[in-house]
This record gives sequence, structure tokens and C-alpha cells, in this order.
Amino acid sequence: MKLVVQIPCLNEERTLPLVLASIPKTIPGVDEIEILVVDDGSSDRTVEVAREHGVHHIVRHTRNMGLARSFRDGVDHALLHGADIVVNTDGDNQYPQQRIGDLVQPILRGEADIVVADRQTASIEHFSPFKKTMQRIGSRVVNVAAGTDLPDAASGFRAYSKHALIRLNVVTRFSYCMETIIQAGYKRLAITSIPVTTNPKTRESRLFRNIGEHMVQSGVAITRAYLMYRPYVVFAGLGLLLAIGGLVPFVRYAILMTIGSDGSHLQSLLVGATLLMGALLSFAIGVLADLTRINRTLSEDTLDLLKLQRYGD
Ligand SMILES: Nc1nc2c(ncn2[C@@H]2O[C@H](COP(=O)(O)OP(=O)(O)O)[C@@H](O)[C@H]2O)c(=O)[nH]1
Ligand SMILES: [Mg+2]
Repeated sequence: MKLVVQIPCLNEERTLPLVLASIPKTIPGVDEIEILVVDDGSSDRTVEVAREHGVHHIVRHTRNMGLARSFRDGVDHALLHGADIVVNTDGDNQYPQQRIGDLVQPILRGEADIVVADRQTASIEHFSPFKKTMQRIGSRVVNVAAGTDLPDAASGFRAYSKHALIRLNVVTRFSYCMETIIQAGYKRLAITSIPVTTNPKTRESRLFRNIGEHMVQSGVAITRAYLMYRPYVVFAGLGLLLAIGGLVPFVRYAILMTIGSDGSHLQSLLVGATLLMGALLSFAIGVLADLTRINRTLSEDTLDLLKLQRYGD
């Protein structure tokens, strides 16, 4: 059983040593623990610091390619080097690496494919009430979309089994955290969570300048993932709304004509017809999107087989 601890880094020379020092050297049930730093085009001494501390693997991007891409490249490297479990933690020492042993237990016991560390955001002091509320709502939206029940969907401190990593295909540039959960839910991977306490804040977030940006990007990521996996829900829902909205003026027109009311009431017909056309369009797009989804499922099955060949069983 080999565990690779992956740390995506963008200019983390200051905090990386703290992260590395707190990664456990032994974990019951794990034979080998290796550390992988993904340097995403840092301009500071992140890579030198990683080398000085004897990190086993360094994946380097010559320029910044974003967190989702870094996650993918890191996972590819880890699996190629025989990882059975990959734990992801951040380079800013926000997460308690000492808990990695607990994080991997549900996977070792064969009870989970993904374990998400719940930061218990309600009790984090430096989170504003607004951020806490947004965090709760965001997690709920993800849970509804994924059919899961996770308290903290945005947490980046997670363990993934090899099986989960082969099944997951990250495609968006931002917020891969949300995307992976929705995909995992759709692909019926078992996700669970354990509570952890985070370390004091070391610096401001680099991924998001403010909560507004965080919300917009998470919203976009969730919508995209939803459209990718359950497009018919979105388009059939929209089509139904438009159809009902379109039928009302038609019925009104019919009633007014039957009782022989004055005037032509053409506006009703016009509004009704436009809404019904919108409904039809939405249903048609829904069918197309669903066909694309089927195609996507087939390509993903092929990709699974390719990955199994690449990484071995
Ligand atoms: N690969 C990569 N990692 C990044 C990038 N921006 C931030 N990170 C890393 O992602 C992790 C989380 O970033 P952080 O700024 O702490 O965001 P937070 O999750 O909002 O606290 C840290 O390990 C950063 O070094 C980026 O553009 N690319
Ligand atoms: Mg952070």
C-alpha cells in the first residue's frame, strides 16, 4: 500500500517546510509514504525548498497553469509511480497534515473511495459570518447536485483511492474541488468525511481575491458539472416552466374568444406562441445535451480502460 501526499504550490517557500515537517512518517496499514510537490510556475524558491527537504517527486510547470491542471498532472505522476492512495493538502499549511493517517483510514478499510476533511467552518475564527453562510449554502448546492451529504465540499484536504482517481476526469480550470464531488456522486463513488481542525491562517487566499469571486467561480463550476451530468434536469425544467407560462395566455385567449369579449387579444397569442417556442427549443437542446452526455459516458469508459493500462491494476 503506497500513499503519495500531493501538495500543489504557487510560491509557498515560506510555509512549505511547515507542511513537509508535519506529514507523518508512518501510518498503520500504509507501507510507503512519498511526497509530491506540484510547482505551478512559482517565482520564489518553492522548488529549491522542496529539494532541500528531500521531497520524493517534483512536478514542475514552466508557467502557471492553474490548480485543476496541477491536480491532474500530480495525480498522473503519482499513479505512474505506483500510488494506491493520493492525499491532497495545501502548501499554505492551512490543513493539519498530522491527520493524514485518519484521512486514509476509510479507504484502507475499503469503505470509501474519497475522504474529504471537514474543516468545521462554523467554528473557524477568521471566517466572517458571511463566508460561513456562503460556505454552508455552497456545500448544500453541491450535495444536492451530487446526491451526497458532505459538510464541507470546498475543502482541499482529501484522500482519493486509485480507483477514484482513475474514474475522475477533471476538465474545468477552476474549482476542481466541487467538480470532483459532483462527478464522484454521479459515478457512484463512495465519499465520506472526517472532521478536522484547521491551523491558524498564514496568509490570504491566492485562489480568490474575495468571497464574491469565490461564489461566482464556484457557481459556474457547479452549473457546468450539473449541465455535464444531468442536462435533462436543467433543460426539461426550463422547458416545462416556459411551456406552462406559454399555455396560460393561450387559455386566456380561448376563454375570451368563447365568451365573445371585445378586441382581438392578439397579444396573448403572441406571448403564448413565443414562450411555447422557447419551451420547444429548451426541450430540443435538452435532447442534444443528453446525447452528448451519453457520448461523454462512452468516452470516459474508454479513458478508464486507457488509464488502467497506463497505471496498471
Ligand atoms: N497549482 C497551483 N496551485 C495554486 C495556485 N494558486 C494557489 N495554489 C495552491 O493551492 C493551494 C490553495 O491555495 P490558497 O491560496 O491557500 O487558497 P484557499 O484554498 O482559498 O485558502 C495552495 O497550496 C496554493 O499554493 C495556482 O494557480 N496553481
Ligand atoms: Mg489556503
